[in-house]
Parts: sequence; C-alpha cells; structure tokens
Amino acid sequence: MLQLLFCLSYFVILSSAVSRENFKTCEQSGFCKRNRAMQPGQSPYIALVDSLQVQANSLNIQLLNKNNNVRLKLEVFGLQDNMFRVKINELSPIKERYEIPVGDSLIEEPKLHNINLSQKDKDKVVFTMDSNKVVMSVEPFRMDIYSNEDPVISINAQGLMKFEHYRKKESWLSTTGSSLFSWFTNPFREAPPAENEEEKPEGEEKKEEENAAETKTEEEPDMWEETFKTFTDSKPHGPSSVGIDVSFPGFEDVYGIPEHADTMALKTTKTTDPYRLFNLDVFEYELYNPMALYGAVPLMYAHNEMRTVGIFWHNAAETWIDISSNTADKSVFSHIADFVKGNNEIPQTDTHWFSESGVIDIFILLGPTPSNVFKQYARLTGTTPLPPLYSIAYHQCRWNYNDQDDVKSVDANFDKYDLPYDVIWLDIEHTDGKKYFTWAHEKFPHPEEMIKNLSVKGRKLVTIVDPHLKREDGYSVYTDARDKGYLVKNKDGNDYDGWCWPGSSSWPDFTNAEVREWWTGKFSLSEYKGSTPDLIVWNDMNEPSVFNGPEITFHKDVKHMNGFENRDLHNIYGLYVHQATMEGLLRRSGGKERSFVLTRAFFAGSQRHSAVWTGDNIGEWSHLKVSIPMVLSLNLAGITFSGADVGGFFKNPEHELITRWYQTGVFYPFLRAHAHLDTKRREPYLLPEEHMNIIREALRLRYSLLPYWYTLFYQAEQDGLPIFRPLWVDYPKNKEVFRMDDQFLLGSSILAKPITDQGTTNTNVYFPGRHDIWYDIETYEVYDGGVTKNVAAPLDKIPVYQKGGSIIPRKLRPRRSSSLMYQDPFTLIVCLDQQGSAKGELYLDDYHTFQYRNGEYLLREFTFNNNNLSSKNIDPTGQFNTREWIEKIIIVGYPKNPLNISIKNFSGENSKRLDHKYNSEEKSLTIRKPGVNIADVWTITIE
Ligand code: NBV
Repeated sequence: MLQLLFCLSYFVILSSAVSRENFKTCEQSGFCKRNRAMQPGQSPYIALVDSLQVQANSLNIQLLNKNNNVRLKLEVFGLQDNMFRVKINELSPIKERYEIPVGDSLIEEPKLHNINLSQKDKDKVVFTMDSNKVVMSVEPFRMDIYSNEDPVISINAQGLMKFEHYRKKESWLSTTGSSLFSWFTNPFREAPPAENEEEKPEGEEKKEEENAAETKTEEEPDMWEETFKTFTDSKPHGPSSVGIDVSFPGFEDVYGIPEHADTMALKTTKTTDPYRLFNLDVFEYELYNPMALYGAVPLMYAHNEMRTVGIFWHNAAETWIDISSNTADKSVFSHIADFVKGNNEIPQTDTHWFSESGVIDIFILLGPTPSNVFKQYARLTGTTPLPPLYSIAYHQCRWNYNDQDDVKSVDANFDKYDLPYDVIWLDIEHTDGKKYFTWAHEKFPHPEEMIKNLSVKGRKLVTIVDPHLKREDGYSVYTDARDKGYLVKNKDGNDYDGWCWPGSSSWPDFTNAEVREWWTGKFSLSEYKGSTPDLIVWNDMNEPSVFNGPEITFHKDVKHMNGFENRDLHNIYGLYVHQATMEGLLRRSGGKERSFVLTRAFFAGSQRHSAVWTGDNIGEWSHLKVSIPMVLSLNLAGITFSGADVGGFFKNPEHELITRWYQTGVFYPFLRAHAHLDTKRREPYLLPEEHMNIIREALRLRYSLLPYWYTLFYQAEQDGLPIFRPLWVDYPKNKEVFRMDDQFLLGSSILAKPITDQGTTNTNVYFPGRHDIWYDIETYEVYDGGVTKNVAAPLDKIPVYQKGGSIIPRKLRPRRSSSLMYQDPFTLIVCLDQQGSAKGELYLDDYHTFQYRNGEYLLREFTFNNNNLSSKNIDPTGQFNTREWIEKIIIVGYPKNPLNISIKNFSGENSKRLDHKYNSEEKSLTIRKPGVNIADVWTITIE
C-alpha cells in the first residue's frame, strides 16, 4: 500500500507535461547565478611569469587572483594527435578537489607531445607544438591558440574565469554551532586533508587568512547552504565552482554537449538559460530548450569551411554552458581577416562553461578536419566496441510483457506475420517487487525455459536491472551491499534512503571500484537465478532517479567514497553503473562472448560499455522529428550506438506516426520499439495490414543492410567516426549543410531523409556534393548532388539514397532474426559515380565473439573501375573461414546491356561466363550467381 502511494505520488509530481518547477533554472542555482553574473573585461587573474616552469611536454605557471590573492596552478600539456590539455587547480587547496580518475572517462593518461617555449617576457609567454602556437597573455590572463597562424580557440578572452577556492566558513562558529559539532564528530563529513595541509609554508598561512578576509566580502547567501523547493543542500565545503570562457574565432556553428532535446547546431543562450549538463530523469521532456536530460557529454565542436576544432570539458559535476554569437576582435587577430574570406565582420562563437566543483580541465582538439577531431576525442575516451550482430538488429520492448505466455505470443506473432526481430525485453514488472535479479514467479515461473525458447531461434531476452535496491531485510543484494558498507551515504553518514520503484531504496556506491567488482558478480549465472547466457541487460534510472530527491535525483551532499560528494561527480555515476553491468555480462563467458547493455544515464566514455537511448519521449510527431538531431548529437559526441524509442514511450501514436517512426528508427544505430505501461498495445502485427506491411518492409531494409551496419560499427571501433552523421562531416566545406538536421548520412554511402511530418506525401531532399550523384535505393532513380529536389514520399516510401561511387554489401533473404542470416549470401549493390567507378568495404567475422581481436575476421574491398569489378582482402592480419558467398551483383548506373560477363576467381577455377539481366529503364545490370566465396579474390569483367 505504502509502495503504491509512493508510486502514485511520483506520478502526481510528474503528472502533466514536464513539471518545470521540479528542475532548477539558472536563477535557482547559486553557482550558476554567480558565474553568469561575471562581467566581461574585468578578469582579476594574472599569470605570474616568474613562476613559469617549462618541461619537455608541459609547462606550469601560477595564476593570481588580484581580488583575493588566491593562487592557482595552471598546467598546459602538449598531447599527441594535435591536442593540448589545460588544467587549472588551486595551488594549495584546504581540501582535495575532485578529479575524475584516469580510466573512468579518459581511457588512459593521454600521451604527451613536445612543446617549445619561444618567448617569455613580462607581458607574454609563447610556446609552440608543431604548427600550433599558444600565446599566453599575462595581465589579464588569457590564452590564444593558433593553428598554422590562424586563431582557433581563445581561453578567458572575455575574462569570465572564476575559481571558487575551498575556504573555511569563518562565521560558522557563531551562527551554526550545532552543525559544527556534528561536523567535527562525523567521520563521513570531511574529505582527507590535502597532502600539504599539515605543514604549510609560512606565507601560506597568511594567504589563507587573507583569503578568509576576502571570502567575507564575496559571501552570498546561498554559498554555504542552498534551498530548492523543500530541499536544503548543506554544502559542507561551501562554494567550489569553476568556470571559464572559451571563444572560437571564425566559427559560427558549434555542436555537441548532449543530452538536450534540441537542434543539432547549438543555439545562443542570450534569451534562455544556459545549456545544462546534469543527469536527470525528466518526465515528458520539453523540446527545443537547453534543460538537462538523462546524460551528459561535455564535448563541443566548432566547425567552419576551413576547419573543425573541439573542446572536452573533463568535469563530472553539474555544468552549464552559455553560448553567444559575436564577431572576432580584429585588433587581436589581424591575421584572421584573410582566414574567413569575403566577410567584413569575422564571426565568432563565445562559450562560457561553469561547473559546480572539481577543477578546470580542458582538452583542446585542434582537428583540423572533422574526422581528425573525432579521432582525437576517441583517443581520449575510447570508442564503441563492435557490438554483437543481434544488438544492431531490431529490439521489441514494452513496459511490460506481462508473463511468459505473453512473451511466447509476441514471439510467435512476429514469426506468424514474418516480422524480423532479435530481442524481446522485460521491464520492471518481471521482478519480484522491483527487486532486481529476481523474478515475479507467478508470472515467470520458468525463466530459463522461456529464454531457451527464444534462443533456439537465435533471439535474446533483456531484463531491466536498475541501481536502486529495495531496503528489505530478505533481499540479499541489498543486505549484502549494506553489510559490506557499499551503499552511498547521506550527509550524516548513514545509508542514503530514497524512494524509487520498490519504495524505500538505497544505492550502491558505483564510484568505488570494489563495489563495481561486487556488482559484476551479481550477473554470474549462478547468482542471477533464472538467467542464461542469452539474457542481457538494461540499466534504467541510473542518473540516478530518486522520486523524493531534489530534482528527482540524489541530494548533492550525498557521500561517495573518499569523502567526495555527489556534487563533485554526479554526471559520471550512471557510467559506473553500466560499466559494472557490462563487465558482469562479459565475465559470464570468461570474456569470450561480446554482450549488450543499454543505459539511460551516460557520460563521456559511456560509449565503451553501453548503448544509449534518449529516454522517455512522447508518441507525437514533434518527438519523432527531434529524435534525429538528438541521435546526431549523441553520435557526434562519441555515443554512436544510440537511438530513440520507436513509436514514442508515452501516449498512443496514430498508425501513420508509428509507421513513419519505424521508417526513421531503422536508421538509428540502436533500434528498439518501446511503450509505457498505460499505452495501448502496438506491436506491428496489431496494426492495420497496410501499416504492418510497410513496417515489415522497413525492418527488412534494416536487416538487409546489416552487413553495411556491421562494417560501419567495425570502422567506428577503429576510428571513432560517427555512424549516424550530419552531412557536414562528409561535406565540410558546404555551408548549406552545417545546420541541416532533418536528413543525415549513414556512414558515407547512405543518405536518408525520413518523413517526420503528418500527412506528408513529398519532401525536399538536399543531395550533397556538387560532383556526386545519388541513387534512390529502390527505384535507382538518379539525383545530382549540390541540388535540392522535391521527391514523392507516400506512406510506403522512405527517401533513402545510395551514393554514386559506393558499393554496399547486403543480405536480401528475409529471415526471422539476424543469427539466421549468418551464413546467408551477399548481394553487392554497386552504384557508379559519374566516372563509372565505385568502391566499398565489407567487414565480417563470427558476429558474436571476441575472436575478431585475435585476427579472426575479414576486411574486404570491392572496386569497380574500367568495367572490372574486383574483390580483395585489405587487411592481411584478418583471416576467417566462412561459407558466406556472393549470390548477386547489381550494378546501378550502368549505361548499356553488355555482351559478355565473366569472372576470374584467383582462388581456383579459370574464367567462367556469368548470366546477367539488364534493365534499360533503371540502367541496372544484375549479374547472377558469381558463386564465389566472400573470402575469394576475383575479378568480374564486363564486355
Ligand atoms: O521501467 C519503467 C520505465 C521504462 O519503461 C522507461 O523506458 C524508462 O525510461 N522507466 C523509465 C521508469 C518510469 C517511467 C515513467
């Protein structure tokens, strides 16, 4: 009963469209207000040139705040791959400031690169790294970074830097004696002393006194305690925010910083709040605004016709980012005038970043091309490991499939109606009282048998495992965590107790590696009863969502290990949850089988462990439309394996909308239909036949393209390039596409513009590339690049095009699941460019294990030139035996019916004549049964 009341109250809090009042505005957040109030041109920071120390790969220098005499330590590192790192911390903090441990967001300590000091005088310090130059002005402190003499990034050029040093609350003694007592007696309250706290050099003591004196004059009411609604944040360590401005001279467009339900090109925030990064569970989120959502990647790219650069703000605390568009200061950058041609005013985007705590730690990615910046970011935080094939196929989810019979019937209906699917999902109702790792036995008496019935068809089952643990004495996951001291603590040092689905709950401290290790064990087949190797996992509510917490999440003064607060690391908590979950799943097979986890909360680096979805969207057209820029932004920020709930989570979308959503969703890297508990059932076979048939075609298109998807995922693991990508990635000099986010590329060879408006029967498609041509993938109708064309798009049509000059391997035999396609033959779709040439790659392996990392794979290249189509291995380290063969080749854009086609197979037989058919209307040439194994080396000659 009590539980029901709490669930109800959650829905009451969240009953109508977004309850904005549950979430802070900048005005309601002390540190946001203080940082936003900074005025340009008044920076109190000076660089103390005498303190400069230069090493081979780095330099450090002290910064002095003239207003309060606090000194900071600035370190600049030259990094390999054309990057710099700029770190600013307190010189002698009274408490250690939180830094994200290396290995958690960053994969490793970034590799250093030589820098050279070229000038040092009282006004300036100048140093170089290859063709990059950094000019550090001394008073006020600022840094201007040049690439090949072009200014590309300036730091603190506006002078908005603010660094709130830790300080003692002098007035505390008189005002809050009782809290002071608990502060002294409570071992959980204080962080370990900074290394140098005990013996302070003489001057330091004095400096602290000066700081304290200064602090008084800076004091604002919400610095030491802050109240939002009924929640009081005790702020035991006082103000601690860090902020600085970063300008991009010459750039009009910036992208990134997911997650927001907004356009891909970021907007100025002059009339709105700044973009906020604070992982939150936002019910029925609003569109086109900068409010925070479930995940955060503090990474921004700036792009213009000449170059792409980026910054990664390595900080896991709540962060806000202001964006404004300005013009560059020509007196500072005389050279920039030639840089952006034909423009009197040089555009500039100014950004202002501030986080509630931690340190300033900025990675500067100097590109200069789009693929360079993606690789640079991938060097820092890693890429998405190649997913098992089933996980990039279609997932069928619903809150909830009621019981075993329900699962059986959904599975059977997919087969009955010839709809392919790979994974069926169970939401929270499958558990015993929302105790994860358990089953509601009356509904799921034989889970193993249920899973086996799926796995015989190559299908999998997902169960949801949320991080909140029901505080119940009989629930061993909870009692185990409690007894081991693994739960996060409240400000008084007791286990944090919050409300979530099970009622009163506690949360493991996933920031602690020992706790993560413990969690991984929970997934072993012996511990997770009823599971089998074909059960995989979904982590939801890991922001974390706390129904009765401030902004529906943890209190900021919640304690993690080493005395750090949730305030310091909030945005990375969710990453730790899915990292440990993935590790648990991988351990089950001793690291042999790849696995799959889906997460709602994420941070920079999440791509290494988990796929991401955009949370609780709504079954409305506007949410279908915004899903494209949302998934584009995730892909730009390294989260390649992402998608939105197909159909929309809330409400009951009409049939047309569901159909159009599938036509869009089959292009999301992560493809899953999902629906809220209260919605009408909407599995595709329940729809009118017309709609079901169209959805079947869309799903078959996805399945037929799985070899292409799989190849893209393989390449993305290597180079970190987005799979679902904006047009500017491949057409970086074409200004027309810089803000285009209603059409996208899949890799380089597919262009799509799914319909996202009701009642639409035609649409304008922009075909990029003045020298390119594009072919409709169904009709082979050809479109010239560099123009916009109106194309017909009735309900059964998705405007999708293959690029002239590309070769895409497909598997065209319809199957019930992807594993049944493992041995199926390929069809090569060769789309010729204007010169009559084409090229493409195919990656393949066993589709599910890690053996590809031991060289068991094939990377093939197909080329068509001068009427010869040939296939060869392009990676000699990869070897793999497979029965997959080529059954058909379709050459599109071929001008005439040839007389003779023959194949020479270098792995065996001599030349052999092949059958063909020519369609003069389509200009397509179909070559039948070349009959070669995919691993063979061959050439087909057309005469
Ligand atoms: O577990 C229930 C849902 C889930 O279906 C959804 O996908 C998540 O985003 N969950 C949120 C909790 C409550 C939603 C109102």
